[in-house]
Amino acid sequence: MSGTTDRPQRAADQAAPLSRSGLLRHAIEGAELGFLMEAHNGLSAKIVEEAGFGGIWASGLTISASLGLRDSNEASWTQVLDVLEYMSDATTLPILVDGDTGYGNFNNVRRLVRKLGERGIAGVCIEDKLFPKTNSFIGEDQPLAEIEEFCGRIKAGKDSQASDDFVIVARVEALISGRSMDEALRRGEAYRAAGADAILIHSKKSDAAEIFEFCRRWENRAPLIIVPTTYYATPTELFREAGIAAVIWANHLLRSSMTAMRETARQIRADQSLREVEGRVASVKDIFHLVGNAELEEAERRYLPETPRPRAIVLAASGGDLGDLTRDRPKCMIDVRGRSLLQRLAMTLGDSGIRDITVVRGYCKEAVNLPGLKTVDNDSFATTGEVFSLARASAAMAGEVVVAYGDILFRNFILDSLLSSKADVVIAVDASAVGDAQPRARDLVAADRPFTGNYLDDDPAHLLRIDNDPGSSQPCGEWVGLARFSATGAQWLREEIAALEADGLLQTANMPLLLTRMAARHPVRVKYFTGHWMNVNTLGDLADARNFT
Ligand code: SPV
Ligand code: MG
Repeated sequence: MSGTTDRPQRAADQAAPLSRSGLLRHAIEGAELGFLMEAHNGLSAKIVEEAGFGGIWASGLTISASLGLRDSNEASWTQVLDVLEYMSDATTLPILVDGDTGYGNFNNVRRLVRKLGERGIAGVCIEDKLFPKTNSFIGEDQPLAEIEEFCGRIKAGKDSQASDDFVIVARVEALISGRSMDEALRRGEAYRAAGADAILIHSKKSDAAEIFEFCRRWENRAPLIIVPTTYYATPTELFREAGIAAVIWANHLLRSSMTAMRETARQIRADQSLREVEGRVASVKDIFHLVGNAELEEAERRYLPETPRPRAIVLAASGGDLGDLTRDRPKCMIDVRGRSLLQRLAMTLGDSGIRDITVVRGYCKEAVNLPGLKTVDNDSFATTGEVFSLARASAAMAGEVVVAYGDILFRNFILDSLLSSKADVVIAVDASAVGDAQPRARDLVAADRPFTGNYLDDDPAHLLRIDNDPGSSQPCGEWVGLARFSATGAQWLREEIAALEADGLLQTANMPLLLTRMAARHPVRVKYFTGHWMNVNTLGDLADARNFT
């Protein structure tokens, strides 16, 4: 196993890729030093594969610990089998299972090997101790199995494997148990003769001297596997030179996750807040990515009856005035930590299932050219307003549609909440953006009910008007620049644009005017939020945006 996911091919049959057992066998019998990385559940198995390893060690210690149990056969073997099934399903890699002692005598090993084969497991390692086992790093002089009896377990396992390639590794615990090197070699030889495909020679010393002595005297009679947990400082090159077949990194994903989980738990407990940890932990999106949500979406497109998806219109025709930054591009194309505002907006829309996005361009329109986005142009952007831009995208105003300003960033839950609303028109309003402390708020919303923040208060609020007149009665919030229209709402939108045109206002009208007029004829639902969004009007906003993502 070369540490990459390259799949070796059978020499005799170039067309057929190797089975997982074949891959494990190739790793152990091939000329290259192989590496097996520990995993203890489906997620960690995926992380091993993602890292580029070619094989997995399903550790008894870490599977037990992740179940909150001791490495003393406290989990029954069928419970371990259940975990292995998740791991096997989660990855394409070959898995070498730590089968402890085989969970009993030869008879238990027979059944274990059959069941592992059925679950797509590539091989099993059994150790020459007695059931129930104790972890090798606990205590001294652990009792060992009689050599003949353990050979019977190996033979029974080999006679029970359904596939020729299934790998049985025999683990010699003699050095762990304080027995002599001669005994370790005698045991290794007996297990090889009984049919073991490889020998795992285990040591708990802090240097690899006894491992190298074993290797020398073993003289390559069968592949050797090692677990350098305690002699971790030994350079890997020395293992290569010693002719070792494979190295098992036995428990480091569980140990590293314990460190990370403790730190996160401690911080959240101390802070009573998620603020500090948010940027330091894997994102929820990362979870979706790792467990393959994209594949499910693809399958849904194949197998579910098609449901019309909402579209989006992004109003991005105006240039914005951010000095040099907007000299050759509109505001929506300014970089915010490696991605433009527009790209971030498109990603947020995409995360809520909106892929059909029409951007209305105007200022420096050539600079707005993101793949996958449709564009329409408002070439008279300098003398017209937002509704004129919106009207340019009338083709996208059939069925459910979201209208967003091109200079906003917002958290997904805001959009998801608009999308799940039963109302025909619903707008996102930030109730925390108004008041004396927030003099910069624009697009001030007057509604028939203010935001209360009361959990039990779920009576809907409706728009009365949006304007920028500070003299109007106490506003209920600031319009975020995000609105959703059902198919009926989109019809109202087209009608309102036509009415503005009839009134000679199409050139100059902005979105607040359109929504205010619409609210006079139809219910326009207000959804209150507090924060979790921003728009970029100034260099200060831009600095904030760079922290927002
Ligand atoms: C395991 O990972 O469970 C092992 C290796 O058996 S050790 O903990 O070193 O015994
Ligand atoms: Mg173990």
